[in-house]
Amino acid sequence: MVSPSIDSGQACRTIIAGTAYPTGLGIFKNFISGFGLIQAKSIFQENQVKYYWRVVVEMWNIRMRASQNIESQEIHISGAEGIFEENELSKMLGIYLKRALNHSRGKPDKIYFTIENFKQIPIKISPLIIKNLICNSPKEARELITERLLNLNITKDAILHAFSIIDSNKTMRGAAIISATKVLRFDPNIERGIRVSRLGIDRESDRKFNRILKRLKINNSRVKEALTLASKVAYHVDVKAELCISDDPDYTTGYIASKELGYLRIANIKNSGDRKGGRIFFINEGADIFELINYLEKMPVLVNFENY
Ligand code: PML
Repeated sequence: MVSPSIDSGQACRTIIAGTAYPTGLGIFKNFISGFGLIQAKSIFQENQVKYYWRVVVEMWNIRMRASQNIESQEIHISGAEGIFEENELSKMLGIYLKRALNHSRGKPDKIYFTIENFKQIPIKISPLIIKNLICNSPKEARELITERLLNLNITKDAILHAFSIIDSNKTMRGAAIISATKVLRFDPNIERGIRVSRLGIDRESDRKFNRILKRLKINNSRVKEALTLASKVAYHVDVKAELCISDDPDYTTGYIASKELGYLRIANIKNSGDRKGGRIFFINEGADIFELINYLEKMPVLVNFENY
């Protein structure tokens, strides 16, 4: 048996993504101590078993949702979330509160905050590669989206289904999950959709992420959060692609994303002033919907930019 050692970041990421534990060590996998979470991890490397021990700082998930009551209906105004260390909580609560109170969709009359401590170690994943597409009009953007999605074997019917959900007058809080081949929708509550949750940026790589976005002249929280979400969604084996059009009337850049496409930002995806928008996930035939929804809503995921 090899003695415990501190691993390199790369090896650790591989393990967190799901390498097996040797029998007998399982009980030491994660446990809570006065320091936070302690992980004992192992990998098989060149026929050797290596053991890794590390202290993981306790993490918190903040979720914010703001709404307005119009004619006895709760209308979605804005939402945001992230994974943070305890010492960042009050700063982030202030930032989210400010955002909720100053959204172009209107003034909320209810703001909900959920602040949750994790007992589960987040999976660490790599982000999608960012690309930009210049489109001059929403019509051109939709043609381009259609072409790219058809190339991923998403059918024309499924693409038109996605646009019809976006174009409907109801703004969902969450995303719609639809078939990539047929006109079928799977999320159980279509008024609400699925809210992708428990996701954030790995603090170890946050500075690098900021540098990359600064170079691309898109260093703002909206892009950061959208890329983080798109990376979590695309990581699931049964998600073929995502289409996102902001429901913010002032924001006219959207994206399509997938493992193959990366994060493809599309300018002029809608006209300024248009309040319609939404997120659509195209999924494979035969996907386990219950498992997929559980992953999207409940599984903590951190995006790490070290290898970007
Ligand atoms: C939203 O937050 O309203 C969705 C924004 C999607 C596009 C973000 C970007 O500019 O890359």
